[in-house]
Amino acid sequence: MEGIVTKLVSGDYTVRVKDKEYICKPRGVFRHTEQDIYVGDRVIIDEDNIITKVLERKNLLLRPSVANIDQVILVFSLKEPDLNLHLLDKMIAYYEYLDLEITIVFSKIDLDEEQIYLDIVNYYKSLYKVYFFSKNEENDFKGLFTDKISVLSGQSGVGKSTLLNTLGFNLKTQEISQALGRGKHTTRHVELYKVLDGLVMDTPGFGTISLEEFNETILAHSFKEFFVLSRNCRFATCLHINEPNCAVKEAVEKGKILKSRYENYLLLHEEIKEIQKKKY
Ligand SMILES: Nc1nc2c(ncn2[C@@H]2O[C@H](COP(=O)(O)OP(=O)(O)O)[C@@H](O)[C@H]2O)c(=O)[nH]1
Ligand SMILES: [Mg+2]
Ligand SMILES: [Zn+2]
Repeated sequence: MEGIVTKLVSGDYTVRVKDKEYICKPRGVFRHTEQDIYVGDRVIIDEDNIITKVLERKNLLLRPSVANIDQVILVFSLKEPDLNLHLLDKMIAYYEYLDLEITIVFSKIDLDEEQIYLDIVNYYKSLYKVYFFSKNEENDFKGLFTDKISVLSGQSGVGKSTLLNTLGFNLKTQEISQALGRGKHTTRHVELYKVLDGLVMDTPGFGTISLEEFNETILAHSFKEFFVLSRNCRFATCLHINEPNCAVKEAVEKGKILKSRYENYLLLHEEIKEIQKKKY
């Protein structure tokens, strides 16, 4: 039978096959070859609950380790904390680089009564799948998790635990003051939970974003609407900084590209140059 490893606790692998769970052990060969099996791995198990084979994984994220992630759900609150567009653009670039599907959930929409973020939200809607969350309202998450392994990513305090709790979890939520301060990160085991019609990692707040592996070209390619326009730039290698006849800069001037997004691109460009400099 083929299933997905959803939990690993002291040598016991929980393997989910359709809607059934089996507690399994890896076949001896895995221990000898030190081939690791991770949560998220697709595996073959036999009738004795032995994992006999690990199928090829399409990706592996570390700290915490999860394999075969289909989607990263970026949770960003509009208020408390204020919408952090720099972090959003940075995370988008990072996960684009990892070639993961990105979905954005804007949370705490009840706190933006004046809808001051409407234009910004609409801009991101033109790029990615966007959902909304408000803890005291009915939320439409149709399709958000369908047949995918998802991880939630986003700053502390944006409402990740609250969101999962409305879907049947029982995670501790933080007082906002505490959430915004020095959050203590309790490490737990990694587990994939069935949520609606998909699997979601229970450890919200996925790792730290590091641009160590980036270079200027990777960054330019990670801003996908820039990349589309770049074929109209005069230079094929245009990085949209100071080059003449740059289609991206023209689009910014015409208001077709969100100004903050371009500014964040410039900031990240500088950040990457600094990292590169330190390397030599
Ligand atoms: N007004 C409002 N507050 C929310 C919403 N979602 C979460 N909160 C509050 O924000 C705080 C942090 O939420 P939590 O789920 O712990 O955030 P996490 O750190 O991302 O898991 C808690 O006090 C929640 O009650 C929301 O949609 N609207
Ligand atoms: Mg939380
Ligand atoms: Zn350009």
